[in-house]
Amino acid sequence: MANNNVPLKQMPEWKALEAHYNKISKTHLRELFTTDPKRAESMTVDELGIYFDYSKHRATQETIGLLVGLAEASDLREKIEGMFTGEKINVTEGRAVLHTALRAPKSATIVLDGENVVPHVHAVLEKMERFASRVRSGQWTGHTGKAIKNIVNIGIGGSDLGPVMAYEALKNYSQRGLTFRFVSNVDGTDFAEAVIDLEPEETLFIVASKTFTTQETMTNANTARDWALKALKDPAAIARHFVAVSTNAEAVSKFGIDTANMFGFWDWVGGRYSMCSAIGLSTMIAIGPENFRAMLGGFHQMDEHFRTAPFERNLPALMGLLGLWYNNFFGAQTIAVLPYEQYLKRFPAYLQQLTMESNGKRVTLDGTAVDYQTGAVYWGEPGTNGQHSFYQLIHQGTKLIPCDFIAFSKPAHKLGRHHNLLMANVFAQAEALAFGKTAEELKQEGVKDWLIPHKTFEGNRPSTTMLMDELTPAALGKLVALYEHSVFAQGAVWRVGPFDQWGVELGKVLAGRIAPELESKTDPELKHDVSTNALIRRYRKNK
Ligand code: G6Q
Repeated sequence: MANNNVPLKQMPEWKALEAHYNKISKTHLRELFTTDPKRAESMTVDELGIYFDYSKHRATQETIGLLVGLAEASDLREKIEGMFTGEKINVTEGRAVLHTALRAPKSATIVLDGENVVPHVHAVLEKMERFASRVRSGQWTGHTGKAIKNIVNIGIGGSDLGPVMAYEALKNYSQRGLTFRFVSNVDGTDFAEAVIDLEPEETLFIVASKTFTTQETMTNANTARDWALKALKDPAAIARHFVAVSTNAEAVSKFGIDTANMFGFWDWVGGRYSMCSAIGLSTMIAIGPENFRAMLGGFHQMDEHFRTAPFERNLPALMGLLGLWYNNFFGAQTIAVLPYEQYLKRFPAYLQQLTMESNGKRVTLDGTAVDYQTGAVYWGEPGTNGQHSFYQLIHQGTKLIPCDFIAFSKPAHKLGRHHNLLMANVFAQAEALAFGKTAEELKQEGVKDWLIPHKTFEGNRPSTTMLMDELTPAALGKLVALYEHSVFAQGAVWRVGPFDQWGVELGKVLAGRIAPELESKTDPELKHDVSTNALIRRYRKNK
């Protein structure tokens, strides 16, 4: 059992890592590979179709052992059980955290407040399937009897990023006759551009909002209703062109959406953990119920792996702990996520919310300010584009940026040499980052002395390479769940609560205060700081 009375940095396991860091922090990856020729085997985990190569990390077996020791002493195992069994681990909101129940098989039993939630999950999934099938087959028609051709998801944050990412990732599995658009920003341009070429008669809006009160989403939903009614005239048309995904039936019906066309979920599903819930309705319409089930299957496999595999071979635990190793001991501020798969172009953006909203916390669960770093900044772009842009800084800059390379053996599109070249690049980048290029090597190549410092690559830049077979719905599920649980593993050690987001809530309140001041017909009395007052006045004058 962990002793939470002992501050994290005073724990013997933390101190052991500090001492170990002092011992190996200067060791070059070249040396680690020379002294341990079996590294590629011993520091690779091949599980669930993911070849997870972490050998190019500035770590040894001893490091992993010490990190696992820290996880154990932090009660990671017990905390995982707590999450899976519906303990109210989201303490500041008094909620359980059960996104894993969203992908549990029908036969599973997960009891919350005396009730098995699994039948509820499957009832919604079945309702989604019936609806998705009707839209896909053209049976669900719009108000004028025309089949739906366009689906516009209106939502923001957790009600947008998952659906966008999954649609883009699985586009190759989508019904190509349907057009999908995603509107999130309160900037009117987002809505205007999304519908610019769409026919209202053939367009279905999914208003996705857990609370059904979010300013951006409700503004866009109201604009969508006006846009649809302008063409369709009859308010009865709303029932054919709008469905809702929400936990708030009252607000949904107030908006004018028939609650028969509402797909529910529960307060134990956090926004950024909701892509397997009804929030995934657009994904299901795009790829079909069968593929959606396959994606859930992938998620579930990773859930079970996280719950049962020993930490030394546990993918999310390893990913989370290695991230923590750089964050807390090497002082690294960021992690770059670099998918060598164009379909994953929105994956880094999705991960930004997942990781940064979850672990971007400065106090522990009991409200004590931390005296160590928590969540890292996640960012990235698909390969090879990043190579011609920011990789320079990763290779030769002054900052340490651990990288996650994600690649697939089989291409989505077999086109000449493309895939071989793509894969050559991802392997080459990880190799170059780790081993660099020495002055000696440059000299032997005949590089002039004065150019040598510029052309020298220090190397010793760490990375994980995740090699999977093919980007299928199941593979996507595994990948997302891998990151979800790595965030959990880190949060458990840092003692923070990854499932609330008070920083987001503040923004919602503040904008609500200023909007009436911008819209007021008479000069409002402004009580902000002088800078904000001046900005508001200037905007009022010039708008
Ligand atoms: C996610 C956050 C946040 C949320 C949005 C949208 O974990 O809670 O990003 O998803 O603010 O909220 P609604 O779904 O309630 O509109």
